[in-house]
Amino acid sequence: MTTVRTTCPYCGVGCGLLATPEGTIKGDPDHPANAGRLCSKGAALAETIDLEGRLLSPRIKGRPAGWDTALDLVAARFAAAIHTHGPDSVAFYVSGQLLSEDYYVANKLMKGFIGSANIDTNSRLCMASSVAGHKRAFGADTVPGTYTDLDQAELIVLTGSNLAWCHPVLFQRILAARAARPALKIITIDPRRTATSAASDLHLAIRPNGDTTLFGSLLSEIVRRGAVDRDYVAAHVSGFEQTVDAARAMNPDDTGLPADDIRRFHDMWIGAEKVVTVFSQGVNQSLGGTDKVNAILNCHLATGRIGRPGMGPFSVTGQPNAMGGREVGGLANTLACHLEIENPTHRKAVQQAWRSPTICTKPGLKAVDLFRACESGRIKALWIMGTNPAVSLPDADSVSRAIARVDFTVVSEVVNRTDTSILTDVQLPATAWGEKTGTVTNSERRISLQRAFLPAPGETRPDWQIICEVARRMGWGDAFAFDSPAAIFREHAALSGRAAALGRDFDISGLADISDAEYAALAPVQWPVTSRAAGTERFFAQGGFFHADGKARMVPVSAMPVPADTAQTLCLNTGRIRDQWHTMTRSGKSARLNQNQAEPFAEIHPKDARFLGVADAELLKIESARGQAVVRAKITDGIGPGALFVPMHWSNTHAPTGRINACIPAVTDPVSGQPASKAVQVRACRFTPHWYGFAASARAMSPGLAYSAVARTATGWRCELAGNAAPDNWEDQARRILNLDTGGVSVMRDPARGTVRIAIHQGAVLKGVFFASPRPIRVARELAISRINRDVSALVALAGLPMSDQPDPGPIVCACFNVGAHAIHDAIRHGATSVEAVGKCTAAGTNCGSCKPDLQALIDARPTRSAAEQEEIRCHVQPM
Ligand SMILES: Nc1nc2c(c(=O)[nH]1)N[C@H]1C(S)=C(S)[C@@H](COP(=O)(O)OP(=O)(O)OC[C@H]3O[C@@H](n4cnc5c(=O)[nH]c(N)nc54)[C@H](O)[C@@H]3O)O[C@H]1N2
Ligand SMILES: Nc1nc2c(c(=O)[nH]1)N[C@H]1C(S)=C(S)[C@@H](COP(=O)(O)OP(=O)(O)OC[C@H]3O[C@@H](n4cnc5c(=O)[nH]c(N)nc54)[C@H](O)[C@@H]3O)O[C@H]1N2
Ligand code: SF4
Ligand SMILES: [Mo]
Repeated sequence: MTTVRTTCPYCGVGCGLLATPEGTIKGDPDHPANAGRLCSKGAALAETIDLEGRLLSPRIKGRPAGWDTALDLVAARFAAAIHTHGPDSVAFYVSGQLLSEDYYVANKLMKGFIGSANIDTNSRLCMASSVAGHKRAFGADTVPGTYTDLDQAELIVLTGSNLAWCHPVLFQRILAARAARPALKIITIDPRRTATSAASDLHLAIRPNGDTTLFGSLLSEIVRRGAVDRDYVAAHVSGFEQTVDAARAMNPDDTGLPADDIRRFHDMWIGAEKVVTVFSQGVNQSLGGTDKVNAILNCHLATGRIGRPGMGPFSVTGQPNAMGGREVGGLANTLACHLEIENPTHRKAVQQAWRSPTICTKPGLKAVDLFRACESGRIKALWIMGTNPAVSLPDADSVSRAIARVDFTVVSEVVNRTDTSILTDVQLPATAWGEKTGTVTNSERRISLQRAFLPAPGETRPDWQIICEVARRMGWGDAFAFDSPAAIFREHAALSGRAAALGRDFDISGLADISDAEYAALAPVQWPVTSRAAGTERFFAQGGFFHADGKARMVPVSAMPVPADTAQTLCLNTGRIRDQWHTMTRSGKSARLNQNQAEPFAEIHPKDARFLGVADAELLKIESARGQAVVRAKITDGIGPGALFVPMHWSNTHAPTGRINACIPAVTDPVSGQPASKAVQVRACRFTPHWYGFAASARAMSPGLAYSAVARTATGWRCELAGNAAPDNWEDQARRILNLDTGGVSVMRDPARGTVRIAIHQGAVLKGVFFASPRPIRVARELAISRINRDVSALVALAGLPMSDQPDPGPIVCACFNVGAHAIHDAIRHGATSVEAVGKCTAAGTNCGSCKPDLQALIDARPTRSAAEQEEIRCHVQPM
């Protein structure tokens, strides 16, 4: 078997993998990002690479078409729009999941040849505030530190980051460092309890948007306690006095934190010279996201704690190539290689290097504005690549309408059908992860190669080739005559040398002459790479900032208004869960990854639930002026009163009412243009269906009811359901839902309780089970699922309960060993009070370790819920 070294296509940790064409995928022990570790998503990659659901040939208006026809059409329609309405009448919306080579040519085509900057990326929803904050402070979008800083720190502050779920291998690395060196402390700042906070030494359950004030209070305290690094500030920093004045004007009470907690935070932060402040979407995705970023950077600059081992601000990137996208200039307001559109010298350098007929002279439309321009008819041709904006952009219903309204739309996709692709005129099949080769840059500026280890299926082509083919057809063949990703990489690397000569930070010119063979063998390398030797590991220990005067700027920021507490509204927070990736087009294919959370939900505080009359496992309707969603209520005191948390993952494909972005208005940070998706005022009420249901089938289901959420299982599909009216005939209804029109039916009804249970057999083999009840369904779901496609009697199937030989595992917590919550609770009840002890009893957490923080949370959560609340919840969820 040939083993190929490659890189994980999910998060910005950028783990190295060893993959074989036979489909074994393991962590690469030699990759510096993960040293062999993988999280649950990385470990389940093999389950996502089959061809089911793939887009395998070009399509025009839903019909298969040849490549030439499709590419000619795209080129002709873009050229026609540009000819008639000018370059700014067309747009690309691209993605931090493209490889740098794909990204580079897309940007080159739009900015240098079409001559518009209307190319923006989903990184606008993700990293834009960090980019803007870095630029304001450092004069360039530079991430100063490295992962080794986390190993060496005395204190790690995680703010607006659920690292345990979103960068699990990095979090495991931090926990390992703490286990080896207990002096290392972890503080998590997050309005809600998370798996990350559960494993931290201190959790500051801050009011949404309180971060600017908290870090402002820290800066005031740094000054008051004489902890300023006077020499560093004098030599390398400007704006100190004004920034401190602005910080002093803030009132720490606005953070909603007890004074004792704030003092402890100040003590720990100021007391530890080696402090790393890690931040992510709880910081970036807010109305004052850029200010939050600068509030953090200000504290590191004032203390000179930057660029030295074990310390510094650390914006962790989300997507595998969020960083690479910034390098190639994928944002509408930057040029390639961290050069600036507004700077004529920079523009000239890029245009000369590209020998391009033109170059954009002003920033293009940022994501939200770009889709508004689609809605208003200003954009005549739109090409979306590697992103699913109909789900992931705020005000998602309007975005869907906007896409449908554009005269001509194209999507480059790997899957057959997404919420976005069904709205477009042309679908172009891209080769997927595992089938294509190119570079990505991770959170610590490390460039790694993703290498193909599978053949390109059907007619799929790599994204860079598709873009170059369109460029050629638009008349720019010479500038896009790349025959390999290596050729594109060399051009990009050479351009970075020109950028460095103009004083920019991004420099990989040492790789500009790399041969095809050297590229194919490229070992993970951190930029800058100014010669064949690797570059400096960290930035800014001795100043050297990228503003004209070489100094950093401390930026005076003011407190963000905290969301108003009103009796009518709740503050909606959104984010991620451990085992799904964004809109689930790939992670949703893995049965294992669907076990932990199989439907959209809202975390809601017991008080609010009581006020709304919603019991655990009932449904909650969430509404704003923009739209609505219906999700499962998950009552927990891990979230504060007055707040909701809903994951962003569900789409029309999996749960049509679960698209939470339908409720989120498109409000953006004024500096970065990044949407604020973490604190939105919404109304919520109990959603009262006529009946609740659960179904497991050997066939794919898409029931189209008042509420439905489908998910892949090891035996087929599962579905959570609710209906607004009783069907005339339950048997027909069950057949329709289960997608089984043949087979023998067994029905069990309990008129007193109003419940219906139906099983469908093909011969002796169970093909589907369906349960309906006026109350939330209480059946042993994992067990019901495991019985599909097996010889199981109707009696057993319809009981829906564990038999003596088949205990019910409960919802799966450990995806590697299929260990469920029931088994873990049992272990905890029998005295396993540490993660290790639970591991010994059940094997949970002993492979990839992603669930360790969840095990800790289960251990911690047990005593916190009062017996009365436990009882209350149990009473609401009646047995059928
Ligand atoms: N499992 C999984 N991992 C992923 C992804 C995925 O889809 N699934 N996506 C990747 C991508 S692209 C990204 S960008 C990253 C995102 O990684 P994270 O930013 O860690 O993830 P989120 O869940 O979006 O948000 C983090 C936390 O911010 C908190 N928060 C909300 N408002 C505030 C606030 O005002 N202040 C503070 N301090 N905290 C707040 C939320 O409660 C949430 O727990 O994850 C990456 N990794
Ligand atoms: N409410 C709320 N909304 C959010 C967020 C949030 O926290 N809350 N987070 C935001 C953030 S940080 C992000 S990064 C975005 C992510 O949002 P999206 O980028 O929209 O999410 P994905 O599901 O990753 O979409 C990637 C698409 O590209 C396709 N694809 C995969 N590989 C390839 C490839 O090689 N080539 C091509 N052409 N296509 C490919 C996939 O099938 C999928 O349809 O969501 C944002 N939206
Ligand atoms: S932490 Fe998980 S998702 Fe992120 S790169 Fe590593 S294996 Fe992939
Ligand atoms: Mo992201």
